[in-house]
Amino acid sequence: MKITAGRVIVCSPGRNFVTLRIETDEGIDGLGDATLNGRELAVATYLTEHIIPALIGRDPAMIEDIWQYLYRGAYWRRGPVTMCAIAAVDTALWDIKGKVARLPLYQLLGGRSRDGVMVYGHANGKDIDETLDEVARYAGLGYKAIRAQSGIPGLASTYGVSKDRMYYEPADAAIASENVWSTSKYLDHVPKLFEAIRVRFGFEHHILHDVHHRLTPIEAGRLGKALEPYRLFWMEDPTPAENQEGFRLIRQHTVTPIAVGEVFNTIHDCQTLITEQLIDFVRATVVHAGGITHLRRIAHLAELYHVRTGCHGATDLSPVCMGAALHFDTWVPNFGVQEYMRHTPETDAVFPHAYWYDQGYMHPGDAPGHGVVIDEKLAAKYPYQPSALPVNRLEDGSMWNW
Ligand code: GCO
Ligand code: MG
Repeated sequence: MKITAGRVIVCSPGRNFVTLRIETDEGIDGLGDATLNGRELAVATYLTEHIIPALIGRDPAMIEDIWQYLYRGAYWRRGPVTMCAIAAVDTALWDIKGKVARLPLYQLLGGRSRDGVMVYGHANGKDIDETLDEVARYAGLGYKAIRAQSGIPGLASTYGVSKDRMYYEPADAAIASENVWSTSKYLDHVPKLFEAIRVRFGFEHHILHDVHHRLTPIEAGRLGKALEPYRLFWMEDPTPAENQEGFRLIRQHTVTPIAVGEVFNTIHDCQTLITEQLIDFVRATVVHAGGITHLRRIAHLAELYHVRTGCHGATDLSPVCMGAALHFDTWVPNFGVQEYMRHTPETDAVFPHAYWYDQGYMHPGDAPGHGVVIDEKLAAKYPYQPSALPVNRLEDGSMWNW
């Protein structure tokens, strides 16, 4: 079998997605997600100009060799653009392998380790009361794990609070919109949110929270300590993780579990975090961390150190990534939880898929490969829309992390 063509499909059914389709001489094709929110066309160009020409004529069964060829062969290693492009190829090749074998991807990885993939949904509101009502809604939908975010008094907007509840889309302007951030206002408010959640709902649900990289390590230690009575499932991205050693400081002060890694693109981004047991969950996922082939390596390292997986699953990761991640989650021994932000009906129509949600769990389905396809005719009706993630400034105008 030989690869005969590769095509990049950029579409925007509610938000932008970049999808790679790899075709073969035997009529079997595979799909990979290549979406990098706000930097979509960089990955599309990388694929079209630098990768696809080098794939033609190769044996699609040689997934590992092609991965190594693209990673080592670029000379310029790592980085989100490169690793997204490699991930798209890798995912499409696993899809093809599954279709050739007529097996769902999780069977190729080693088979099912669980009956369903526990997912968490996003409850959010402009204040605590509204967030509580959203937690109730998610509990009513059967979710076992719920992430809670609320507006902060004195701040006009903050990460994680959406206008239309179910579908959160932060990349909402062609040129990045500017938000204002105050760490002290945030730190004063957040413990009140989690106290209110536990008072109203008790301890039955797993409750999660995303700090979205906004604290310093010592501030994160303080927050983790303040949240201990509410027993969070995790505190996510408490501080930016370029300095992995910084997490030692957080660990000295709190036993609140820590999840990090949605922006990681290789195992090297979390080597210290994992081997020193500075985190509890690693959030790398298929599209941003080099595909199934590389994510599997991260999970194996993590397993040695009691770190579990918690794959990123925001709406900017396409259904193709979600499908592949659910197969991965079904197999991976050290699974923790999977994020599940629902896609809009427009997105779901462009990407028909075999996976489904039921009572807090998701199931990848048994279609061969990852079970997600693209309706290209429909996709063509939704052309690319330039859109950027917001930026953040402190109240005095200094740039901060969004
Ligand atoms: C999450 C993430 C997202 C990111 C988004 C950026 O936990 O789901 O933090 O909401 O902000 O994926 O593109
Ligand atoms: Mg996050």
